Amino acid sequence: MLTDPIVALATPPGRAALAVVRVSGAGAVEVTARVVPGLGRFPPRVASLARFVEADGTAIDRGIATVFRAPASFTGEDLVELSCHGGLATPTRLVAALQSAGARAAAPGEFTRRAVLNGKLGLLEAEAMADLVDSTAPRQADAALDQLDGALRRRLDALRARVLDLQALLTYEIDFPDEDDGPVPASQLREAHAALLDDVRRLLATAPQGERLRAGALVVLAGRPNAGKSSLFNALLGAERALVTELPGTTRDAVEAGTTCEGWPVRLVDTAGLHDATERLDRLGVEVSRRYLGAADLVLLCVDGARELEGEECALAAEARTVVVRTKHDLHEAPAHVEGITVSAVTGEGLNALRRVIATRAFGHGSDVIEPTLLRARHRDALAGAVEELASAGECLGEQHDALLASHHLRAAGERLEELIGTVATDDVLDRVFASFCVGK
Ligand SMILES: Nc1nc2c(ncn2[C@@H]2O[C@H](COP(=O)(O)OP(=O)(O)OP(=O)(O)O)[C@@H](O)[C@H]2O)c(=O)[nH]1
Ligand SMILES: [Mg+2]
Repeated sequence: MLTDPIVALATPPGRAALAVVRVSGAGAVEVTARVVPGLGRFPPRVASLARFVEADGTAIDRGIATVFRAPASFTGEDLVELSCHGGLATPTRLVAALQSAGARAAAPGEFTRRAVLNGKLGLLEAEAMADLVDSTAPRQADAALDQLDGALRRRLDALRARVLDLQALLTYEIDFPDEDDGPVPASQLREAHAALLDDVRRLLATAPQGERLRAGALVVLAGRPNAGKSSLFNALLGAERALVTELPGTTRDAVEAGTTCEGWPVRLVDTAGLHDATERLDRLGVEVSRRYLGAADLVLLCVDGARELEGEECALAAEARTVVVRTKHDLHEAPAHVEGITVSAVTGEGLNALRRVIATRAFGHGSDVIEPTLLRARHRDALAGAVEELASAGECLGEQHDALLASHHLRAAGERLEELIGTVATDDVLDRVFASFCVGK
């Protein structure tokens, strides 16, 4: 493991009141002291006002320096945190001076990787930190914080302990194969195994919802030309993103924008109206619409007023993931006694109700989801592996009782769980986790 001093800007570059630069590694304090005179004498964990200078003494800035001595730091190494004025020039100059003083520019995620390797942070918590930073919607942040607090790890630790318990019970049978009655009857063993498999499967079943929470639900506005899709798209976003005209066929390409509904993350897509296009460009537009429809988590089928559904609309409306939206309600005097949610892009009527429907339909029943949820493909793959091994173990506990083979599968299931928790993280796993981190994290 590398322990050389690394440096990076921890805040995004650009105009801001403050910027934070971090230096971590063996000799971090000595290296930084070349830029921050007197740093070696600063008391640890105390914010001290300091001057930042280049090698020839040229002033860079005045700011706050805080020294964290190993192992009581984020990375577990000696770490210095410098707050300077924000913007482009000053932080860049400070980082350059620290590099000249002997620190290497950090690789993406290198600070967090060192924290994990030094046992300061679990792998699941490191992933959660990345998710928290990437969150654009409050519910995403809730789930990330939950994982950072260890909810998923505690659940996995408990499952892992139950696998070990089962293994222990089997050991007796393996060691004394001729005894008729072990410490527990075979039926009890099978029951414990079945309950465990059930619980692991239940956790695995949260994966689609969790991954949707991380990525945002794909919500596609579809319908006939001129149905009011683009107007509704703009109204939901609160911004004039898509062109609107009275001419049918205004939208030809799909337009995607991120937004939130009741705090849940949504990728909203406006599409070209569905019709039998004859012109080449129109046809291409309709093809794009169909591709998005194929991938949609939720379809908002826009229908002008109380008009009867026809042809393709009927088929779409019959799908479980479709919500019928009756548009332009301000133009239709009589209340429409028809299926669907009535909205008006002009008056804003019905928009909040529609947002609520999007949230519940795309993410299930609100608060249920914040139970520990599998948020990543890595979690899903590892847990699916554990389910497979547990199922195999179950077969060995049935009619053709084979305690030795069952124990082998249980051990493999336990290893999948450990891999997920990160107890035995290999370089491959670490590379995969930290590939998506940004520099300075
Ligand atoms: N009064 C009123 N007019 C609306 C409303 N929504 C849309 N319109 C009008 O209906 C016409 C078509 O609206 P668009 O939003 O462009 O419809 P579209 O479904 O995106 O149409 P295409 O992109 O051509 O498929 C425009 O003249 C809009 O001003 C509404 O809620 N109230
Ligand atoms: Mg349009």
